[in-house]
Amino acid sequence: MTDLTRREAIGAAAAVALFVPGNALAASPGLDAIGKPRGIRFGTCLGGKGLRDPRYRALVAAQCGLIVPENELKWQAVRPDARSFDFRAADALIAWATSVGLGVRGHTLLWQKTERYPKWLVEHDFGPNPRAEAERLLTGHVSTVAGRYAGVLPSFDVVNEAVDEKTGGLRETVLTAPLGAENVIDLAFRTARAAAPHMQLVYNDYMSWEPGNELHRSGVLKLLEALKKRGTPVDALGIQSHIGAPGQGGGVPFGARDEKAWRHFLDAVTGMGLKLLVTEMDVNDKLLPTDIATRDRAVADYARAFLDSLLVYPQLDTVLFWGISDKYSWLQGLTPRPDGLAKRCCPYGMNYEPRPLRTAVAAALAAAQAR
Ligand code: 9MR
Repeated sequence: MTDLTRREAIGAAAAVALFVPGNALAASPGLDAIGKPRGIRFGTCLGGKGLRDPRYRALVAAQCGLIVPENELKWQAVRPDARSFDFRAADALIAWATSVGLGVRGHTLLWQKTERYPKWLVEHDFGPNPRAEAERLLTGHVSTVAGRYAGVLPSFDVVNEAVDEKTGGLRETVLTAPLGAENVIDLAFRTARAAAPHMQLVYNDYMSWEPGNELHRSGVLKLLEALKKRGTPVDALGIQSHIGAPGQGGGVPFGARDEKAWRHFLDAVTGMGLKLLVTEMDVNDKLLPTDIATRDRAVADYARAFLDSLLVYPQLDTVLFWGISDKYSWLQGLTPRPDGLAKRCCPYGMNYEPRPLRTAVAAALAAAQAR
């Protein structure tokens, strides 16, 4: 990835300006520049495909102030086995971001779902003292990764998705079996703090404002309250913000929301002294009609309402989308729309053209009070 130099990025930016229909860079100032005077950073996740695509890189550099590696810091990526670490993919992303003046945050030190653990960990022989071995593996991982990026990544999703939305309880995994679920989460946060004392430590999850999220929200509140009570060092809640078509429950129409319960949840979280981040926003338009104008309008209006509901909190200073353009969005690979058309879920389209969603995000950022 040595070719990803500042000069190249600037060249690629010029190429986007020349070739993108609707001229993405002409939509200036960029979203981060709009947020900045209000104390809000705007960004996106970035993965290998986006990094290898000069037009995508240019769009990220023009619109964002911050990126987060989409997969490159997960156990799956950095832990080929129980003994070794491989940081090449993460470092390539960080090197490029740094070369064009973008900040980077980390995701994630522990994705607390068995199906997201590497195969070797699920099959690991924990030996005669499983508790000690589980603790050794977990703390070894967290201290190595957080320690390596201390001073480089100012904020990290320490634990991701530990609450089971179907029960509100904590998920069980091969690590929680010997250690207990609460201990696993505590250990992850405490080890991260010891390895990187100045890093913002985030609990990240996908509870949202749609009906059907009640148990998930109350489970997350319970977890955060317990962490605070035990003095576990957690600084912020990452609100993933995969909104739109319900991922899990089904049967909830697009746009359905419970604003009162949502406010109650956010008040409770901020009342604990925690900061808020929007960490992975996109709008799943799976349930919307084929007509493009109708779809884009509904997506933009829904996103605006959601962002407004969050930006009233001065504790929120970061808005990240999970993809700046639809091109490499994870949603394209998820359950397809009934008409088989591509999803229109990100601020920019397949051909890097700005969408009404982009206008809505810009307006929400512009309307926010300075923090
Ligand atoms: O977008 C990510 C996709 O490329 C990966 O295959 C997947 C599994 O690692 O993770 C996706 O990102 C997820 C994020 O890490 C956590 N919140 C949900 C995101 C979408 O599934």
